Parts: sequence; C-alpha cells; structure tokens
Amino acid sequence: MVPNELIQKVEALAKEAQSSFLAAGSVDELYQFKVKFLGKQGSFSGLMREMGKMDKEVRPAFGQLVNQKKSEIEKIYENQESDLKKAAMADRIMAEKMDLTLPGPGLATGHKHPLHQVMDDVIDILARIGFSVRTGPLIEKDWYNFEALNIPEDHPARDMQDTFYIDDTHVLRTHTSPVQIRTMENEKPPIRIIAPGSVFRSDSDISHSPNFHQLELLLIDEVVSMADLKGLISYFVKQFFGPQIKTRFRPSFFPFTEPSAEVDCSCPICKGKGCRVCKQTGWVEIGGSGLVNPKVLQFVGLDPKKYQGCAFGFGIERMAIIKYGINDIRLFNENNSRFLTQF
Ligand code: 2NL
Repeated sequence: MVPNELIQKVEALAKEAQSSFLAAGSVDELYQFKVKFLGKQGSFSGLMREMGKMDKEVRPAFGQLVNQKKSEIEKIYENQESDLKKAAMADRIMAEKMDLTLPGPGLATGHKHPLHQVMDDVIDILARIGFSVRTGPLIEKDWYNFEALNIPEDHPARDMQDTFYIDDTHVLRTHTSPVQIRTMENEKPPIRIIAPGSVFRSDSDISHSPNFHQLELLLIDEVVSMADLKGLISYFVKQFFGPQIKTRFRPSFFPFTEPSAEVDCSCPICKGKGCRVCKQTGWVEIGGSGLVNPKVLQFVGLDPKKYQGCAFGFGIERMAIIKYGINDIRLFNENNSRFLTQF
C-alpha cells in the first residue's frame, strides 16, 4: 500500500501541473510548464527518482500511480497545446486578414505630351468656331512650299541653311502653308480650315528646333477684311491664354500676305508687368498674319476680284513656352518625365 501522504504528494503535484497548464496564455509559456513538470529534470521524474528510497512493497503501486497521473497530465497538456495553437492561428488570421475593400495602390498612368495638349487645345478652340482640320505630306514639292506662296527662287527663306532639301524639287516642308495651297486647289470657297502639323528648318539652339510644330489658319470668302482677322485672333488669344490677355498687331511683311501683321499678346506670365518670358517688355510675339496676297489666290486658280482671304500662323512650341514659362525648346524632345509630368 502506498502511504497516504505520498498519494497526497502525487495528487498535489498533478493539481499544480494541471492548473499551471490551464493558466498558460501562450504555447511558449505552456512549453516552460511542460519542462518544469514533465521534462527529464521535471517534477514527475523527480518523484520516480524518489522511489529508490521507498520500501520495496510500495514501489510498484507508487510507480503505477505516478505513471497514471503523469499520463492524465500529458493529456491535459496536449489538449491545452492544441487549444493554444488554434487560438494563436485564429489571432494570426485576424491580424493578417486582408481588407479587400481597401483601394488598390493605383496604377501610374501616362498623359498627353504637353505639345499635344497645346495642339489639341488650339484645334478645339478653332474647331468650335467652324474651322476644319486639313493635313498634308511632310515632303513637299518646291511649288507648294515656296512658289505658290509667292516665295521666289532668290528669296532668303529658300536659303540652303534654312531648308532641308530632299532633291532639286522636293523639301521637308518649312511651314504648313502647303496644306492650305492644296486645300484651295481642291475645295471651293468659303474655306475655313486649320493646318496643324510638323515642320522642318535647319536651325537648332535654345529657342529653335530643326523639327517643330505649327498651326496655320486660312479663311477664304467673298468679303474678308483685317477686321475679321483681328477679331479671330483676339478671340483665339483670349480663349487660349485667358480673357484678360490683350492682342496687338504690328505691321510686317510676308510674301504670301498683303498687308501683313506680326501678332503680339500681353504677357500671360506677368500679365504685362515685365518678366523673363517677355524680356521685360510686357508683350510676347506669338505669330504672323495678314490678308492672303492676291498673287497666291491667282496661283491656286481663285479669282482675286471675287475672293479675299486672311491667314494666321503660329508655332505650337512657342505657344507652350509662353503659356507655361518654359525656357528651353529642347525640353519637349528629351522625354524627361520630371519635365513632362509637370503639365
Ligand atoms: C508665322 C507666320 C503666317 C500665313 C502664315 C498663309 C498661308 C497661305 C496664304 C497666306 Cl496659303 N498666308 N499663312 C500667313 C501669315 C503668317 O505665319 O510667323 N508663323 C509661325
């Protein structure tokens, strides 16, 4: 028979182990109790070692008792371990749960190149008041680029240093005027068109690019005057730069217009006070204009006694430079996203 006090000792130890296991708040804590009670140097092993000092008759029953209590405690340990592991997993799932309703990180989307924005804006403004877009070839016959525009053989605009020649009779167009010549040849007045597009001149520095963009406007009807031209351009300038921007016309000369006028507007950057963009003058030059030279009408087979016209031409890069205060035309072609994403 096992003495009562030994039985109580085993049961007290079993109780202590059970309540420790059940009190463990985490798997780690539980492992520490496992080592303490069930490990090789633990309390139950200690009881077994004490058997050596016991009477021979007591040993088998005591050993049985300890083993039975130990296996009960091991069961409790296993249940508790599985409960704690489940709870830990449930906590982890909660903590790592994805909120699928949160917005995504967003895709970096591109946008129109600033030159295309300006091009589309100016086309839009003029299309709304009845002008239609016409396009034409980049490689032009000498006739369309020069002759029909009353630019004779010896004119400085035909100089080798300005024009890219393809062969004796073909050039890279130096302006979009050939598109208007072709339109006047092929369509009947009234003509209200704009010719936007790429043009080429052998010139390259901070304010000149060998390939830039232009937009020219042409209006042909039975009665067209400088008043129509000034009204059109003033309206366009206010639409593009803002309602407070003034327009100024200075007498000038172009072979294809008579009379001709240079077009300035009050500086949209400093509102006319004077700044870097307008070189402290308060005014910036945006393009040229005039009434279509009767000689040009004759060249395309329109009767100058019946028809009159006005025209206006400007550079797209120049418009963008003025509107946004850009200081180097070459930035448009560098594809530097730190420049491009500002617009
Ligand atoms: C400028 C000057 C201009 C025109 C373009 C034109 C076209 C035909 C007939 C008459 Cl078909 N004129 N175009 C007229 C005056 C000026 O452009 O400085 N452009 C950047």
